[in-house]
This record gives sequence, structure tokens and C-alpha cells, in this order.
Amino acid sequence: MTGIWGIVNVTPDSFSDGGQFIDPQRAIAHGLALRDAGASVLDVGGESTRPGSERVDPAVEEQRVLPVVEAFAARGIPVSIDTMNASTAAAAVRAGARIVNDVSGGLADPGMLAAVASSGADFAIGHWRGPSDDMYAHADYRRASREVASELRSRVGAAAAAGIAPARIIVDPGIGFAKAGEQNWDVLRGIADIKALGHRVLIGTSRKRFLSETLSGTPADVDIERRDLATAVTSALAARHGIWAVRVHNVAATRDALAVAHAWEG
Ligand code: PMM
Repeated sequence: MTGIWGIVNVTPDSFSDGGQFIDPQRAIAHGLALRDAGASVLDVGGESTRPGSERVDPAVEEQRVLPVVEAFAARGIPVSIDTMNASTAAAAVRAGARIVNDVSGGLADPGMLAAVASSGADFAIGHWRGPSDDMYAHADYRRASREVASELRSRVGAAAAAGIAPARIIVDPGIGFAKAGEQNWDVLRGIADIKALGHRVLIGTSRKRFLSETLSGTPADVDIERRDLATAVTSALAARHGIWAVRVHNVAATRDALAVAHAWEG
């Protein structure tokens, strides 16, 4: 069964829900609603990684996320902390997070791998080629899924060398990160290359720009409802391809899509 990670962005500027949940009480209420809708993990983030965004001071990031992580952990809800900062990752695990989700796979902060190793948390390694402010400068691939898989393999090797047991590692091809338009579809078409790494695979397509581009045929954004419908379809296809979990904003839509996909599979 494909799991659902519900996104709780405690940020003023995330890609599609920026500013809605910057107040911790609203973020907590939102996360609880996502849990009730069927999320198996709540993924809490305090720094936007949308294209062009700037880095956030780790102290500000911690202020945003720690009360939210604590509130979910106190209710026994599995929490993932979406951060590129080792200090935030360590603090969030102390506050109860069970998974560190680093979209940079440990590349952004040289202290990340050691922090995760000693924390005992699971580690979601995202494929990444550089900070969001100029990530499209690195969007150059011949065989996208092969290159993403081979770069992820080297990050998995670095994580294992730092003492993170392979069973604790999750891999994520980083949809939208240093990948433009069709390159994202190339990665998804070749998802078998990512699965062949032998780890749990997490995918985040939710509301991303490449879906808008596919629906509209132009770089213009389509509205949230259409992006959520497109995301629900990618969730169903992820289930079809044996993906371990999908990271989404609209948990209810993906829950329904997965129920239908699983019914078809029998
Ligand atoms: N995408 C975003 C943020 N965190 N984490 C993982 N593991 N995979 C992703 O694809 C991913 C992520 C950016 O999306 P958002 O700004 O809508 O949260």
C-alpha cells in the first residue's frame, strides 16, 4: 500500500500554500485535518524550496517548526521534518520527529549526515543539484532517470558511510528540483531506475509546475483544483508502480485516488 505524507508548510512563501499556516495553531489544526483525511506521516517544513526562494536562518526555521512537530508527536503521529539544516533536523528529532526529509540529500549542510546518523531517525534523501535560487542552471540531463538514480546512489553511499543504516534510508527523485518540464516526466517514466536502488521510494509531485505545464500547454499556472486532480492521478500511478509513499497537499484527493487504484489491482 502506498502511504500518504501530508504536507504542513509553516512558511510565508511556499509554492502553493505559502502563508496559510505560518501561525503554529493553524499549522497544527491543518496537520490534524490531514491526518484525519488519511495521512500516515505529517511532513513539517519551515523553509520554502520553491524555485527562486532564498535560504532561511535555522533559528527562524526552528521557531516555526518545533511547536508543530511537538504537537503532532505528542499525539503519536509519525512526523517527518523537511529541512536542509542539520541543527533543525537534530532539534526536530529531539522534539519527536521520526524521519529527516532533506531535499538536498545531505549536500546543503555538511553536518547533516552525522546529525541524522546520531539521531536514530530515518533519512529521506532527495535528488538535488543546487540551491533553489538557481537550480534550473543545473537542469541538464541525457538520461534523466539514470542520472538521478546514479546521483542518488552516491548520496546513499555517503549516508551509509556516515553511519545511517540502509534500512533507515528512503530515496526521492526530487521532482521539480533542478528539473524542468519534460525532464520530470522522464524521471517518472524511468522510476524503475530509482526503485532499483533497493530503498523505499518517496515521490513529491504535488501541485508542481510541470503538472500545470502539462495541463495548460504553457508555463502558466492552472488553478489549485486542477493541480490537485493531476496530483491525485500521479498518486494512483505511483501506487501502480509500487512507490512506497507520495508527499501531497490534498490528502483526501490522493486517499480516494489510491483507494481506486488499489481496488483495480485487487
Ligand atoms: N518538494 C518540496 C518540498 N519538500 N520533500 C521531498 N521529499 N520531496 C519533494 O518533492 C519535496 C519535498 C517542494 O514542494 P512544496 O513547496 O509544495 O512543499
